[in-house]
Amino acid sequence: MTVRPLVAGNWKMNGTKESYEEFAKIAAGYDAALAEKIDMLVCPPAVLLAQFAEVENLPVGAQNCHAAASGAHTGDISAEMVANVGGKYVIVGHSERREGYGETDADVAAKAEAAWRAGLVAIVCIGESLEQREAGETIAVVTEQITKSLPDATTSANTVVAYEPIWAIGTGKTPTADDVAEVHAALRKSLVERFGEDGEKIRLLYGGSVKPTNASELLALPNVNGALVGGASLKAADFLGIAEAY
Ligand code: G2H
Repeated sequence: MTVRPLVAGNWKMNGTKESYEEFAKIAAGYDAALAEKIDMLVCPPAVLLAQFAEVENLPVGAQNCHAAASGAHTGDISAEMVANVGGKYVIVGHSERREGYGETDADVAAKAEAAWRAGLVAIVCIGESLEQREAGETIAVVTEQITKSLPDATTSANTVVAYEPIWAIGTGKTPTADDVAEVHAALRKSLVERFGEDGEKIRLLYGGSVKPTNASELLALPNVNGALVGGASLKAADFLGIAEAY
């Protein structure tokens, strides 16, 4: 089954309106030849979404949303607001939100449904901690997360899954290729068991210290359909270097 890859940038809490220049370089590099092979996406801080969304050839997304459409939720943004300014995707359940804000699998599932309600694609993140990996619990942990974080109405059109081992995020450490392949195989099995043939098509991204130097190996692995890139997505040359691994 051929699955069109997605290389997505997560800028986290980095960037100002002047960063538009770097974003525009990424958009310029995402030329017809690259666009024929892969989808690309940048998720900047929410305050930059509207500005960046004006560039037509490179979709943008948010890094989080509230489950409600509107209301008394100081400091939050809804999926509808993301869509309203031109966003196409929203990351939900990133480990930095699960850890920093106590988001549960149920919260993540509710946010994915909010994303769909607004017409966005949800990028649902899962991943184990170092303690869980060392205890040999990785497959059990990520299988439980993917089961509980994906609502029943998940499809390959409305959802992307990102596997990001927490200990590999921003640390420069990456799991071995065999480890990534093993986890992605288990995730694929779980998706197919639950969603049938469409489960084969749900994009499974790897995230955690992806760089131009390790992208070729990671992106060539079976069941790895792209990458969620943090630090290396901030510079056009690095981010495009990863995309060009395809
Ligand atoms: C994992 C990843 C992007 P980095 O959080 O989601 O960040 O590539 O900096 O490890």
